Amino acid sequence: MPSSLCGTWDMVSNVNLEGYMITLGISCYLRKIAQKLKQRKVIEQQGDLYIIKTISTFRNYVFSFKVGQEFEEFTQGLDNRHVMASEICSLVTWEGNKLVCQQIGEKKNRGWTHWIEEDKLHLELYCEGQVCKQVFKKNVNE
Ligand code: ECB
Repeated sequence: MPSSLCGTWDMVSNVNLEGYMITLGISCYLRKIAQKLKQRKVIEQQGDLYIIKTISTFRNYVFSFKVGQEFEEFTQGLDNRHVMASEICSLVTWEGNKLVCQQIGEKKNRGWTHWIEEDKLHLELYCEGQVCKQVFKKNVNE
């Protein structure tokens, strides 16, 4: 992972989280709470282990992985589903300068893509045709 993805990033925009959450079957009550959150991403690298922490006042979600290695993910506190690698190798991969994760499971065409553009951290979360687009600004004080 280029060190440019590492650091603390604060959300500046969040488009169509609603559509993404509906495809995941999140309740109206939780969607209302989630919509109001200003999420923070803390991205760390320890050797070949990468850790992406999604932090909020309501709930945190931590996902760690090695690029090019199979993993099983349990989206605890999100939609509580198991997603996993279906291929022998890499499910989190680099496609050019984009870090791409495929989340294989009950939901079709699910995953996310992270990249840096104009000093901002971009994220697309997608599931079954819905795309949530989030942008984060680097927090240089953390
Ligand atoms: C952890 C902050 C959001 C907590 C919202 C709580 C309940 C709503 C349930 C599900 C909403 C689905 C997703 C919320 C949006 C983003 C959370 C992290 C998504 C993710 O997979 O991040 C990836 C890429 O940065 C790393 O795990």
